[in-house]
Amino acid sequence: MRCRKCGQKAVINMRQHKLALCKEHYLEWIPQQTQRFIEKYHMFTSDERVLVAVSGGKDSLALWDVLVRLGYQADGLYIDLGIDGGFGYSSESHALTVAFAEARGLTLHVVDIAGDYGESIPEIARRTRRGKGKPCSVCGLVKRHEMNRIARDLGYDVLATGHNLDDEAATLFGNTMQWAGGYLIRQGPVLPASPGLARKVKPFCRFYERETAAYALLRGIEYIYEECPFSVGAKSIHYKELLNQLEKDSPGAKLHFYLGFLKAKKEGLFVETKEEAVALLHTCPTCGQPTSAPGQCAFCRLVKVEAV
Ligand code: Q46
Ligand code: ZN
Ligand code: ZN
Repeated sequence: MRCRKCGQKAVINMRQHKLALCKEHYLEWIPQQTQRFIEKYHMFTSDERVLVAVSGGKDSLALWDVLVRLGYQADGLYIDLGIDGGFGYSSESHALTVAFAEARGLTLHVVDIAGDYGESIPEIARRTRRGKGKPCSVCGLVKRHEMNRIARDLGYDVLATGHNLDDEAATLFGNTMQWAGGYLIRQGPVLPASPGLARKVKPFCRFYERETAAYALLRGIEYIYEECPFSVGAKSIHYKELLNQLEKDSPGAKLHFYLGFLKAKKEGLFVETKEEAVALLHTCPTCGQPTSAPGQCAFCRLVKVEAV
């Protein structure tokens, strides 16, 4: 297989794009495409400050690398969840993220959940008995809250996450299986800002996972290979396997599924209901973030932040 641009030996063949590229041209192609998606979906401009949520995994570190190369003002945010999993998942991903930032002279903000709130994510989940032995619902809630808090407190315009096409297609599949209208209407490359909540963007949402992995490897980015130990058995992993099966038989299936959804949404297939529009009308008296009911928000109740 030869590179479409220069005829050298290709390192990757993207059947869905009918495109094979050598290392040099692949490392150019990913940032070019990212820039195209940033503009196409009006994610942010070079005047805006971007906070990239980094987990130490390939997608988020590759995204941070690409945004910096494209000249954006992109700083990182690492949230230490305090998950061990027998191999020090959080400590290893923390160390790799710090090393990444230091080697490039980038600004990294770190939130240590156990240090700041007295309990790690698994400990909060155990105490509150949420999530049937899995801390994922607590984890998601805490991550969302802390990302917003840092973005707001430090004056960032936009929050960027490293979700790739495989993640987005699996989420879409799950939401469609349940016809979860409230989630479907909010899924997309950009979630606009709302009072108290920063704009959220996913600049890698059109890249397959193997494409972001290839970018990280070819760029020499050191990332944590292990997944979070609590992701084992997650529904999203099962959906990813199903979608991979589809993709194998018909290259481009995942991309069509996702892009078809975005198109249908744009054309008005989903309409926001009144309940969704007013869902976050109240303000938490403790942290100031929007919440669906009067009184403290779910985060402040969860971590038992004392009311002021
Ligand atoms: S939610 Fe669950 Fe993930 Fe949190 S506890 Fe691990 S698997 S990290 S995206
Ligand atoms: Zn080439
Ligand atoms: Zn609160």
